[in-house]
Amino acid sequence: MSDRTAIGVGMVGYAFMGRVHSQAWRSVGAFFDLPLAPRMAVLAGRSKERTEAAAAQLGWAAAETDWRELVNRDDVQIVDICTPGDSHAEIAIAALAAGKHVICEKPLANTVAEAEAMVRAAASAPGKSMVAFNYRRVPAVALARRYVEEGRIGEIRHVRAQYLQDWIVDPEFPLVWRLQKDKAGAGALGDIGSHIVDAAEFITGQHVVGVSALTETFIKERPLAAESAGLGATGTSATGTVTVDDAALFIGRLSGGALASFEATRFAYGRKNAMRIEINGSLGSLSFDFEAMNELWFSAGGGGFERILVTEPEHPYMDAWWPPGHGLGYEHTFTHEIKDFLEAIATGADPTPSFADGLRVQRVLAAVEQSAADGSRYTNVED
Ligand code: SOE
Repeated sequence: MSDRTAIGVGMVGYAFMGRVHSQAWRSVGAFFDLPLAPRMAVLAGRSKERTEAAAAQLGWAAAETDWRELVNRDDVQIVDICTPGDSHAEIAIAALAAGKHVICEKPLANTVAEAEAMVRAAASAPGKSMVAFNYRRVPAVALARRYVEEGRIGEIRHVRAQYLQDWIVDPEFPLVWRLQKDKAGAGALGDIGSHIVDAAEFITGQHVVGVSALTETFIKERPLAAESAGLGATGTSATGTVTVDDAALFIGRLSGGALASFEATRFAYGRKNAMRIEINGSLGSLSFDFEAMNELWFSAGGGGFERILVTEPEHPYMDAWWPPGHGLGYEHTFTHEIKDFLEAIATGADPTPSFADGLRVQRVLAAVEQSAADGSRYTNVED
């Protein structure tokens, strides 16, 4: 490994996303030869006791109970935002104003206005910024993009994207923050629909320019949450109202002329994290399902699909890992994201997906909500 310059990281939030980001910060330097060596300087959370315990468990050197302190610390050059969407804009804008680099969990914000403010802050700040759409860094998804860029499936005609989970099918599952509009911004649409919009745009290199949508909230009242961790929770006997969508279905047009369909739901029994995308072009097709994330399916036209086991050293990111056939998991997508972010900081390149990319996704989500609310046949995505 080369000589590296240390760079201090401060992370806000330590639940599911904070844990997986911690794993990435801990391991990235052991697998990728990087110009920068991240130092896990400080973790921020609201409860002193819990934050200190999480910092000790996850490998952070110190703990803060106020993210403002973290953002202004001299030993922090990168701020990693792993909180619910309601605090993304405030933390990111403060961190950028303090001259830090910022990586922010998806979706970028809870509203288009917040996302616009983040883009403005990023444009005038010296620090680099990136929105953490981690599925771009699945080797098979990056390989799909490479195939499209190489023209192997020709002109793109269809995108068929789904993100299916089942963790809230039970009506007794509590009202966690992901089911509250003031905290999460949107439901399945923002949480997982945003991922498939980003994946579709990333693989095809095209943008969603208009949509027609349906959304639904199947379970309107749920027990209030007593405790929650990751995607698990315990409830109380009191109930509250679900203020977000449970599922969102929409069709759309892409800027290059392709027709797309998107389905995001947490009510698909048996589907745990089925982030799927299929693309049909004039010469062939590509198909991916995160539940078999080491595989990409390719049809070169004519016959059916052939399976590509995406574990060869020439596949994206794979030369850093295990011998062929020894696959990767969910956490590696975050390691790849952090690796790309550190390389961009070191070289002065603009990391992707940028806050502007995150804003574009936010505008698609807003157009979906608008179309679903007013029943319009076709809603343009704002430029
Ligand atoms: C919950 O739906 C969730 O954890 C999302 O918030 C993540 O973005 C996704 O990667 C897995 O599912």
